[in-house]
Amino acid sequence: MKKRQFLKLTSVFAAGTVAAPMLTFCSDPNAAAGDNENQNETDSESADFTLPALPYAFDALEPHIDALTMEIHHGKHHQGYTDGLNKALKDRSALKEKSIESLMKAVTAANSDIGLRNNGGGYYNHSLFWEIMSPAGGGTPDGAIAEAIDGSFGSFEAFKEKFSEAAGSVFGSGWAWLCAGEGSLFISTTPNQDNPLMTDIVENTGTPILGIDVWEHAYYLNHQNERGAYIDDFFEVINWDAVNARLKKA
Ligand code: MN3
Repeated sequence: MKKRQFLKLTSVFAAGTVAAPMLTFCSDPNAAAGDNENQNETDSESADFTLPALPYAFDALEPHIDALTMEIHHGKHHQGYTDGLNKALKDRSALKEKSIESLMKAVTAANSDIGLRNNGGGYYNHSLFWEIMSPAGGGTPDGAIAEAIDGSFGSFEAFKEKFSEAAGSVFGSGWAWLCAGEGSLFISTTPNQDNPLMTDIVENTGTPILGIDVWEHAYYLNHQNERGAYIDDFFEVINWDAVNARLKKA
């Protein structure tokens, strides 16, 4: 999806579920000054990245993930990464024309890229995270993803155990991923907001098709220190249709 189409969709959704955070963001005096300064640029493909709308209501994933966690996680954390990403790209106009996937593949471990790495990673990772969950999710997958999981891990149960173990093993803040690699799937973890697209930074690169945020902000209100219970709850809301769609595009 082109960024402009995406902006239009986002503004439609903004009238509903995310009205409050969007309004707060739009009233930011710095953002307004930037818009006036470059009226032509704002109207082109190099428009700022915008917070993707949640595809469901804040309380839709309850009781597995609570409404307040979703509201803060999306409206504050993801909004913060979105703002940070735009700030990191402010004086790098050539990069603003690229997709978030291209930016992630090209980001380097250099200090000069740290803003792009952390905020672009946060932007990409959370955008994926909302999409691969659904109130109608959970259960076991079918279709191509089910075959790929069986082929790579032996069975769905074996995959679930290995993925849960990986997510539980992340020290501090980070993510666990299921990725499409060359001819098979693999599980990996990344610290902070790194992700498997970052070829210059992570050891195991591939296309993420499923990911779980194990930062404490993702679960602490509802699960406190019980990360394992949160991981179990995550499996109850995985949108396997969305994971299948990602696998097909990988
Ligand atoms: Mn998060």
